[in-house]
Amino acid sequence: MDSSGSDFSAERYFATQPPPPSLDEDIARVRTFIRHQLQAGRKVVLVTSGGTTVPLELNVVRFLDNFSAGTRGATSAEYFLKAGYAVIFMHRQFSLQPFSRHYSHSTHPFLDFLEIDPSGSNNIQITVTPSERDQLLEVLTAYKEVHRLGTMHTLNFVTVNDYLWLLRAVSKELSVLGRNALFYLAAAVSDFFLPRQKMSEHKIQSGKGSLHIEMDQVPKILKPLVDEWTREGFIVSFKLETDPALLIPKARTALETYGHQVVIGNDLHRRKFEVVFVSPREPCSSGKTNDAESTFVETWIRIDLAKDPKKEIEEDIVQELVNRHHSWIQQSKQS
Ligand code: 9Z3
Repeated sequence: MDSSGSDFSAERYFATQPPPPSLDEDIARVRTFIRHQLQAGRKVVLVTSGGTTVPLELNVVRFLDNFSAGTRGATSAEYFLKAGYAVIFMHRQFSLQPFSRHYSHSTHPFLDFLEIDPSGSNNIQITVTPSERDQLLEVLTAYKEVHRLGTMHTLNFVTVNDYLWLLRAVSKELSVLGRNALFYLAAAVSDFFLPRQKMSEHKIQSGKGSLHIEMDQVPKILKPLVDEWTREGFIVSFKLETDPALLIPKARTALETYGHQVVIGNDLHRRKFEVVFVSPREPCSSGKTNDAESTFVETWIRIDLAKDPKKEIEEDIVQELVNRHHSWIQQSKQS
């Protein structure tokens, strides 16, 4: 695979691309958080969220980006917290976050529903528009409880390089939890990158006609994640497609290649109301076969937004995963 010179194995990637400067500090905090959750007997989920960038210059002016607002990750994190999990929320800097996502500056800016009540000149009060009170109270109560319990830890990435280094280090830390660790890999990760050694130091200059950039393939990080970094964790990856016909075949290929537990397939335009869980069929129910149809099971989750516009599909996704993760933990106790 490396012979073409354009594909990086994970090993070669980490040997040649530098870690983000804050990695050691970030991981020391993650370690403390995990120790605390271990003592409290909580399961921990790593939620990755948002898109990674690929810088084109060392002094970066231009970069490629991957689509993701961070809605899937931030919303799911809230439901995991509600289900009693501790959450490591590893997200693209400035993408949506649990709780504050309800008051995104572009869709629901909170300044719009705060009012100044000048009842006394020395005693100005800020009040909340009555129609917003109930929801704010609910969000704020859940948020304060998470702070009180210390059940969420937040980490930032920007580039695909930050993401890969963090994912490797966090997953190694999570391995102390054995089967109690869940990986929910919803971040939209670049498939291609520009190695540091090939980047121009300064801003690429225009005026020489069209720009040609040859990018290398980002290593398939799920392979070492499953085989080396965290052998017992329950691993869920997402597959994003724009051609619905590719969703299930690509999800099956990912499971065949990496050997993890679940791929959640989502079509870009239908992702808010429909996803498909693809997972290996339990050996006892199918017998031995090489037929992909019977080697994998598909479970669709759909919600009806016309009937219930406030419903979030992440609630059902997380419920299904909590059940599956529970069975996964029970299986190991029986064997
Ligand atoms: C997803 O498929 C996420 O569900 C979305 C969420 C990015 C669609 P939003 O943040 O969107 O709610 O706006 N994430 C995984 C995308 C990805 O890069 N998957 C890789 C692939 O498809 C595999 S790891 O090849």
